[in-house]
Amino acid sequence: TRLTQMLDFYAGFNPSPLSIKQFMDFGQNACEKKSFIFLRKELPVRLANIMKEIALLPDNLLHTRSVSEVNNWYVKSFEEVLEYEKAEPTHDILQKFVQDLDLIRNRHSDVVQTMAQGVIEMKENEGGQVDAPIESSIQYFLDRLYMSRISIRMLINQHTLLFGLNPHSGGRHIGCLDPACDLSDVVRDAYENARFLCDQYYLTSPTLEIQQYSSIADDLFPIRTVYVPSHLYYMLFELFKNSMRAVVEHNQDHCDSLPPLKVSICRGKEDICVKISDQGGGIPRSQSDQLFKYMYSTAPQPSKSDLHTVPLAGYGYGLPISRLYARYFHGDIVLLSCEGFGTDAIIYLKALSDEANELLPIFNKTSSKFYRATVPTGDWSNQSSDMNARQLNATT
Ligand code: W6P
Repeated sequence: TRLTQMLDFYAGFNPSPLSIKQFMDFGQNACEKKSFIFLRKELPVRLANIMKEIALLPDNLLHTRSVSEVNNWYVKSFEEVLEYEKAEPTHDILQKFVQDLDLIRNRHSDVVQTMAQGVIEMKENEGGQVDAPIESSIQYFLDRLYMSRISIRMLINQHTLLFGLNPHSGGRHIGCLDPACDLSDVVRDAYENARFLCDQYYLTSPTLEIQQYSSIADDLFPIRTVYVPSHLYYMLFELFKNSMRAVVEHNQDHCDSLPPLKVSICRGKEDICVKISDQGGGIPRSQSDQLFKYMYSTAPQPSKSDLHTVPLAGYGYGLPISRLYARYFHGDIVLLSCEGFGTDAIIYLKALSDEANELLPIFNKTSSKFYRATVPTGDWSNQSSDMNARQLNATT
């Protein structure tokens, strides 16, 4: 069919990653026609690349009602953007393009929730049991789907903010980028909103202490950088909720004075780090890898309706998606926990806007292998699989 042909055609191109610097340059010399011509190719390329991967999902997930709904949204949006393939960029066409991008963004607003629903449906159909290779291919896929989605929404947001109904509202922002994003402002904002929830839920909350450090001579304080404040806010809000829950629940007996959350904001030559240290009792290492797993977070959900109303921090999809936001511009989120004491959560960002490139999934032979992948055969000793040792244990 024509759809398959067009999918094959556009999936044959690699997405073109942009750096934060390029987003800035593009936005400052904003040319709507250029942006239109870039997007009418780049959006189908990014959509087609991820649609090819949706098609490789295990059948028992792909054929759930939820996942086919998500797939239909992608087909519809792909076809809508293709209508501009050969259009002259007249005033009317450009205007309609902005409206269609808005429509597409709204159509895809519930992708994360709907995919989570699909995973739950699949589990129900499988009697609650999903084997390890399936689970790891779903983890691999969701990371790529959500990263692709973050990137497509970034492109759409930039275009519609720059060329939509109320362009350049006089502030310093370039679309959704803040060229002088004050990190401590975003930290305080995320903290205040997490604290509000924490107070509501537990009637108490830890205080906040912020310190700023720079290894750059003559650096100015507060530390500022070029970034998407909403992405940073998302990560910080999620991490604060987790830290607050841990601190309050760990200190329930001696609740008169909670240990504060200590935030260090640091600038080096290469990295900017925001470290949130809590004394919430920490978590064992065996658990800290699990916190970034989508299947882990959908496992203990008692009912479907609960997905949306997680009290304070329910280990929902918040942590894996926060880490994708960090990785999107080649940063990262790392959790370091000392069980019995507390946890440090570190957000790494690239200090230089020309090194902050989009990290995008590319569909190719290598990526498709992961969907048929078995869990790699272990080449390190492992208690449960060591037959001789088990026999030894049994006899002693
Ligand atoms: C904890 C567990 C956790 C997850 C993410 C961020 C902070 C924390 N603190 O105890």
